[in-house]
Amino acid sequence: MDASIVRYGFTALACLVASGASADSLVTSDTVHQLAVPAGAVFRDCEQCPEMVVIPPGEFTMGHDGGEPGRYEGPVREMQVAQAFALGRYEVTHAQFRAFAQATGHVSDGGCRIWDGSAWQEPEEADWTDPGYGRPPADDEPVACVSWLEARAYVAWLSEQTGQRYRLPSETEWEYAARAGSQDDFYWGNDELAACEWANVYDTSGHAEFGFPWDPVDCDDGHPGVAVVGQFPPNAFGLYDMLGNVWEWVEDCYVVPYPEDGPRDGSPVQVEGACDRRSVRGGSWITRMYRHRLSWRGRDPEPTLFSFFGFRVARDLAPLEARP
Ligand SMILES: [Ca+2]
Ligand SMILES: [Ca+2]
Repeated sequence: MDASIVRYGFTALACLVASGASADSLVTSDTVHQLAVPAGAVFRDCEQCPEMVVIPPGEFTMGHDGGEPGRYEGPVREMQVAQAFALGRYEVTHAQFRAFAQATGHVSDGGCRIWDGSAWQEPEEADWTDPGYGRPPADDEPVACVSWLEARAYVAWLSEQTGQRYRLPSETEWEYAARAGSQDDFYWGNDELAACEWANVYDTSGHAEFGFPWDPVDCDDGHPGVAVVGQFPPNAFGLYDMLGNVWEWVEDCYVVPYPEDGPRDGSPVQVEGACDRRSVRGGSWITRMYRHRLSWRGRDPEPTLFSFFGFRVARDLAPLEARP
């Protein structure tokens, strides 16, 4: 975690410091609302709140004309992210989620899916407090074994705590932010073997320790299992672990192919009353390499708990009173 974030001395407002911090770059959250801050500026709304990065509006090409049978990543489409927004600099950490659970008395349903070395198990006691590592999770590791519903509960609580609108990113916002201007397969280019310099993926060290029944990428990223957030270089927007470490739930209902009449402005795909799965993005420490492709779309039912599923938060920048 970056210790350079500086608390600004005013009450209940965001502290903010631009990348390459200097005292001159401190601004108030009112300034954040006016978008008079550069893309890449970092802030947080409270001590236990996730650090947020300001993401500029823009246009990009989303999707990929291919994918697994039944997991088509297209059609390739021109998309717009109409509004600047803020996205978590890191995946939500164990300590951040614990603050929510302690404040609200949140209790998991348990039964998280974990690998016991030879098969998948769903022990009753496995949840975000015990995601199957054989040890307690570290404070700065991403929270794992959280469902889409729990991620939604966390952002609702964070919104109450801060008076800001925290939410999950839309799938369009997620891919736009993960690409950060790249049209390659990964934000470091198209070379799978470069993954170990950039992300915590399923590598040779993971294969040696866990032996999942699929091939690792042929390099060693130094992290057989989950890693503390921020151990690899950020992408061009200053976001860490967008690919790898833990999968990240997004807001959208999973519809494949992406619907012809789906939003083009960065809004999530919503299917009222009939959304059986939510999209999940970015791959993880157990995930085969091609599934880290920036366009790759995972999907699972809202209550699903996996030991390699987490999330990051998004936040609107417009003040509440100005929102439609
Ligand atoms: Ca790894
Ligand atoms: Ca991730």
